[in-house]
Amino acid sequence: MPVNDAISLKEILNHPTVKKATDDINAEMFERRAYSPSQCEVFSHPYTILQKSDRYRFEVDRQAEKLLPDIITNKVQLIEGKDSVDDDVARQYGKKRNIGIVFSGGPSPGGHNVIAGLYDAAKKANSDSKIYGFLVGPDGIIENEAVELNDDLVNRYRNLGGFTMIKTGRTKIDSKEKMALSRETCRRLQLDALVVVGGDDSNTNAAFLAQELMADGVQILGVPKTIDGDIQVRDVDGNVLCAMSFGFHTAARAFANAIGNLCTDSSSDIKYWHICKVMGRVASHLALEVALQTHANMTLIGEDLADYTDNVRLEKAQVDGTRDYNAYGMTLRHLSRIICEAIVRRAAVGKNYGVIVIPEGVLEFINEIQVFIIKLNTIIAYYNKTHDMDFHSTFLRLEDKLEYLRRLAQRSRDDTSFRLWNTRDDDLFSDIPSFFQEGLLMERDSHGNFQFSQVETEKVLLGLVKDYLNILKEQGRYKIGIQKDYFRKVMISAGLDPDRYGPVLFKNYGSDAHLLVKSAVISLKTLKQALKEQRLIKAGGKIPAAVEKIFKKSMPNFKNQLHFYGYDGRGNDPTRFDCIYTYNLGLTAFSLIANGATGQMAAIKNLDKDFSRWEPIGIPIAPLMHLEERKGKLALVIEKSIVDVNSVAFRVVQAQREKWLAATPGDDHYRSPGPIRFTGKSEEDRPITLELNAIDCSDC
Ligand code: FBP
Repeated sequence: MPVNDAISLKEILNHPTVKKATDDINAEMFERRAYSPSQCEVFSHPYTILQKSDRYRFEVDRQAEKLLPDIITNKVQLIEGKDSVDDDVARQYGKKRNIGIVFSGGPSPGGHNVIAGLYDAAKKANSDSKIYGFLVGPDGIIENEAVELNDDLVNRYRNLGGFTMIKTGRTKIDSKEKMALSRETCRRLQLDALVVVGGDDSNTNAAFLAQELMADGVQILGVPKTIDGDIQVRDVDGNVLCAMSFGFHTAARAFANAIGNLCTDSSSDIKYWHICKVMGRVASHLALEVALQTHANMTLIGEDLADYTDNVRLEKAQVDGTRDYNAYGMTLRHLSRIICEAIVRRAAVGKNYGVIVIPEGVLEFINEIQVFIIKLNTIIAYYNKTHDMDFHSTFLRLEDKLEYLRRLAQRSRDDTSFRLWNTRDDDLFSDIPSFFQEGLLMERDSHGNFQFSQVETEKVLLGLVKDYLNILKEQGRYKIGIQKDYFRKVMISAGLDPDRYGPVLFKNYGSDAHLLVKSAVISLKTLKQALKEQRLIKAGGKIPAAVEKIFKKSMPNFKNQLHFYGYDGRGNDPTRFDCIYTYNLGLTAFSLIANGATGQMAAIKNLDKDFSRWEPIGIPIAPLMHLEERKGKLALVIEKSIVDVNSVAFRVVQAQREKWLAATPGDDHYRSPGPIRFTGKSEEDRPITLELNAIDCSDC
């Protein structure tokens, strides 16, 4: 409808349709905010108590024993619901408390529901209790920047994604000064307890805080957060206590939705290879789940590559009576060749398109790159320590950093005892593209982690893939297969005999498969030559247009699109699974607090089972620690869980590889999971990986 000049802009903006269209809140948000996640049965009682369990055992690290003496003997705590308890217990349970909560590390869908669960439980136990949200991560604790949460604020974010309510940050409370400032904040706010919602590093930090603040009577609890899915806890006997950190399901579903759509586009337009890097830092859990969700043509799993042995090399070494240590582990070049082989095989059946999923941390599992990462970590830490200056502020430009490395290589030539960086390292490093050098030299995060998300891994691999495909094209090994019927139709309508031209053009004309142009025919010039030799054209004659058309169709042009899925999925509104999981984690955290626990991580056991079997528990954090290299030094941290190549989920994906590659005539096997559906019955209720890994193989 044309806008009448007489209607003022004010009137337009006040029109109900315009108001609805420009409102910040949409219908889905209303629905989400109103949704009330189911609660585990134990929380339907007015009280919960803890039962220490001796059933679960851990292998305790000596250093953890030394540094965390007051919490190292903590046990798994089972939670039980109670309708009535002794007066003393009831008083303690319902006492007025001040509780702080902080988000630490990257956002992960469901965080707001941890707050909501904690808030609801604390207020239900005592409406005078105060819950403080520390702002912008652990900095909020150090600087005492906090907001007191109220109904309005909490209700605004129920079941919504992100950590928007109180934001997050990656600061680590890792010095005496920061610890003293944190203690001071706890004193000022008279905190009884602090809940740290974070990944492996933040839960590690929580354990150290628990030890430090025990004397002050401040309880510290952790909550397993990270889209990476790498906080998975088992005891020494293999009992699963925490199958998955929260946020993983949502991020994987969001990535899978986008990648599933690419599968649809790619198989419609049939001209692009989509190279999709997915987040997950080191572990490939997210990539594995995306593979199961989408059936993309190829999904690399870092942990699988690390296991790789080159059997051809091994056999050759055996024949030669030698040992070939280079036969173990994958190189970047080799990996690029495996990718090329898949591309070439699909092209041979006429599919010069597809979707490849690459985990963000794949480089961690490529031996040669891992060596660089470790060496450079050590060099940076060594520089910072010996010069009492920051490596990255001293060497601002890549050229300066490279010059420093060259000086180290020179030093190794002058002094053979100096082994940090030698001439070979320097030569190999000089061979890699500068954007990749820059990535490898980039500043580590506050926990000393290599920042995989900042490195354009997909570009590095793609560069090698393109180079090798060009070689294969020149060698006549990368061709697009032509359907025989199509060839015949084109030739007959041009008045040419397909059976005369076919054997000259194709190496497999007699077979029923897609027709592949002979390797020696790689240009119009070589085509002309072949036709002349078989007297199908005369000297000086032209290639028939129909033959030229078929030849051009057989010549591949590798076109690609690069994608990175990470921050988008991390910011998605949580799946119902994550909404329910996180709300119950918040309730669990309160139950642990109300029962006096500290140094424990709130968790839900049996996540892979029906909701009625979910069991809220507390997992002792200190016994999960082990020593790991960080910033060139050994540090106590919670061990990250990586993909187990013997797990059911991985083996299922491995078994489907050939099928999903679909290097055969006919359809692809893509699966389109669609967007996350909050309402309705069609949304899956837990990650596929979880479901598969929970299969009881004694039933198989
Ligand atoms: P957390 O481990 O803190 O949950 O963060 C996970 C993650 O999203 C990784 O997948 C990714 O490598 C990294 O954060 C990106 O970090 P940043 O947000 O600093 O770019």
